Amino acid sequence: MSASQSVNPIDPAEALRLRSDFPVLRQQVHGKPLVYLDNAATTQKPQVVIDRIANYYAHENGTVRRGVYKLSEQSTRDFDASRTKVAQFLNAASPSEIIFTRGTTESINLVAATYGRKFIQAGDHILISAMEHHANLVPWQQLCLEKDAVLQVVPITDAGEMDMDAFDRLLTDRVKLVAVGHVSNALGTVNPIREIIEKAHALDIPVLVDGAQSAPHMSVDLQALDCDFFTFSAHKLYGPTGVGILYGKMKYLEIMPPYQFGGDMIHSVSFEKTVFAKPPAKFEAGTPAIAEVIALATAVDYLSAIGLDRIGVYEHELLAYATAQMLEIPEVRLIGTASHKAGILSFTLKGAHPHDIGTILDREGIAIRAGHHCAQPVMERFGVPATARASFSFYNTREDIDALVKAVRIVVNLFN
Ligand code: C6P
Repeated sequence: MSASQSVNPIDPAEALRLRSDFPVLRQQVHGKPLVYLDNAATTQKPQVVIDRIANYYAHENGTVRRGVYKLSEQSTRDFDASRTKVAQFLNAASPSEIIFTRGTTESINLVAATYGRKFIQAGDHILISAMEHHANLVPWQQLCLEKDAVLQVVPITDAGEMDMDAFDRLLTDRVKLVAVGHVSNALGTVNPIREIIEKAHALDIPVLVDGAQSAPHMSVDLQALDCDFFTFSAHKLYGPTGVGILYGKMKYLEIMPPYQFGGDMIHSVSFEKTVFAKPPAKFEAGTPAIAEVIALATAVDYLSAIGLDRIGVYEHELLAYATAQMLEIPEVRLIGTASHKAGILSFTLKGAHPHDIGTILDREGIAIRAGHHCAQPVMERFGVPATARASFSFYNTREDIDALVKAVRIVVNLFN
């Protein structure tokens, strides 16, 4: 039975009902109803998440892990409960393996600055793919420069899939870390990370998975995947900005040095010596984004109630519908035609720069992203300076896609 047959699908009425949970979507832009199709950049926030933040500041605000008074103790409990919630959401073995950061970017930088600085030596290889977001490229590139190590890059095919023969060739015993995206933000490709992890582990190589574009759109089971590090950003998962997740297997977190030094990450301090706290506190120096971490738990509850499998199937249906419509326009070139894709549609139009597409679509009330999507090597691979990108959520409908396609036809007529 396929995934789409085994889940109770989200139907158009439910999608509309879910959409009504998002106040920002109830507005007109340039006199047209807002069609929000930039969900890969950031998702909108349901009322429950907005209320959670407002309620926290109105009634509950108190620092965490420092106070002995009621507000602080309750905040600390809610903060810790959020960690447990995220651990359950990802099926991590323990909440202590969940570290709160500022976002995916900081999570990956943390691993590069701690694990990387300690364990990568001159001549070692770090293996990434050619479709990585800059956040999963530049930290490794800079580490390699610092350590005289070698950044190896798995090429991608014309369809935008990882070349797995090349991966097999590049995966030698000189590789000390594999860092790959689960889903490409520029192409929509879902990478075969289970296979990647199994092959890397056969050589005892740890694997970091950038889950920024997967965690909000498909269910992730970290114990089944068995990756060593996993990251995502709350703001792409219907939660607040300023919070990210770094999951790390305890065996690595224990041997990694701290990322930053200061309050809360210590066990004891004297002028001569500091004993660091155990993970996760070891990696969480300073006062965290308390309200945002607590509201992330609300976002996780909201998503879990809908069901990540149902979300994945629904967004995939939207992608298939959009792809078929766009292919009927001869001037459209799709960038990223992998056989396994998430709800991201990157395209160019003959005669029109992607920024012009974005600007004209905005006049029609449609929000998409135009640019290199922080994945410049992907643009180079496909010989384009930029793409226009529509990315879907469960609150989008076929009508949103009809509006997109109609607006794209306006652009085609203007420029051809
Ligand atoms: N992609 C996009 O429009 P931050 O900014 O730290 O929350 O996430 C960084 C990041 C890392 N990896 C992937 C695969 C991503 O897609 C992103 C963010 C946004 O595609 C902004 S460039």
